[in-house]
Amino acid sequence: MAISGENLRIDGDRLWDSLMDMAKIGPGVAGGNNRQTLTDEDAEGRALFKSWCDDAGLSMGVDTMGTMFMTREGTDPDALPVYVGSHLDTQPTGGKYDGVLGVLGALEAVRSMNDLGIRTKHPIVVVNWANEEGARFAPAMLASGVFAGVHSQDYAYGRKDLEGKTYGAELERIGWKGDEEVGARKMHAYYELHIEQGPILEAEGKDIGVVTHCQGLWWLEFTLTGREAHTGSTPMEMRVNAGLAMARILETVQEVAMAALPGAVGGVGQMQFSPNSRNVLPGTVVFTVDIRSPDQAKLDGMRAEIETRAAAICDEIGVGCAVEAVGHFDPVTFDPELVGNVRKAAEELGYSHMNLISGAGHDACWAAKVAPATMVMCPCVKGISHNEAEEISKDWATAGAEVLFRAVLETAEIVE
Ligand code: HGY
Ligand code: MN
Ligand code: MN
Repeated sequence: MAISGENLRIDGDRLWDSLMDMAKIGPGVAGGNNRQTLTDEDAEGRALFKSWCDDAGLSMGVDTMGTMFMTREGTDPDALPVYVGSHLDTQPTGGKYDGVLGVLGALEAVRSMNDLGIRTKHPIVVVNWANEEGARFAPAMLASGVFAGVHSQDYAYGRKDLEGKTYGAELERIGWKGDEEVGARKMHAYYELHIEQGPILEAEGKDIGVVTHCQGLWWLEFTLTGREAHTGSTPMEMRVNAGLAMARILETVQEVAMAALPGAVGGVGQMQFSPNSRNVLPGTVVFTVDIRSPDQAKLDGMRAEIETRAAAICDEIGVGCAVEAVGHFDPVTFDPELVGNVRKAAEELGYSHMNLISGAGHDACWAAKVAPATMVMCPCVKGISHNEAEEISKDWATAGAEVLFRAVLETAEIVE
């Protein structure tokens, strides 16, 4: 059903206040957040979010991966819900808006429906997906991946952080292991509002990103085995230097990604040396290569070239080389009808907009495997994200939430 009417607006001040209140939980050291998944800070953020949902009259369901589903009833008990959400967990040095804008923007849409006395045919379910970031427990989008049938729950429960703690044990510890079977819920559609986490929208002067696709990803975990040795007394020709092999593989990742431009990225964000002592050559080096592209063939070609060249580098140095894919999703095409709803909402509201391919991965990528799904994006300052300096404006947040609100209503169908 077509919707119109100037009154279909959200309360940007209320949304901004909620963002700032959530940002107080798990503060970082430089103005951002460290609210990593299944930590006490995550539990505190979940409790605050639940209290707001209680105030908005939503009923809560939690599945056995810890994902929170907050329901606003529709008029048709047989109609599948429209799901709208993102994630409240952050990177260790994360920003205040990555994920959080999507969860609280969805809550603001519901709050505005309440204010305006809007009834919808389809129920609305606001979602806080557990462990989207994959910073503490790889891979990213773990809970939505189990929901979409990509990972087993046993695999997910066994994922370990750097201290050897498992997802399953930490979920129990913080008291957020629900009783719903993961993936039992069926979605009519899924929308996600997110900051762009890149520089395009701001550079182009656009308020809204109409997200048509998301680039695909490989996370390749390399385990290199050298020989621990004294950094002072071991002659150069006697060294089996896993650190040297890692350095050459990192350079290779850079070369392969640059050669695959446009539409390719590659880098490494995490590595561990063992024994990680200043005067011991590492016996073991473990690091994860993150490569991405919207083009399937290019993505898989980069993986193949990096693995082949890494093996040759390790052979030359005499270092053992093992590789495990610890994260992956193919490039995603979002649902054209939902994408059209986002574009139409932006036009109705008078917001400038452009088509966008998401550089970052999102829970919407897995939701798209089980339901029609799409995303709405707003700019972020200088494209900075996964950095405590991440910043957006209240106007950008309001515009994004307003477009989300109208697109969701288009799909959920207002009942007069
Ligand atoms: O890795 C990503 O793209 C997302 O931030 N989890
Ligand atoms: Mn995110
Ligand atoms: Mn993120």
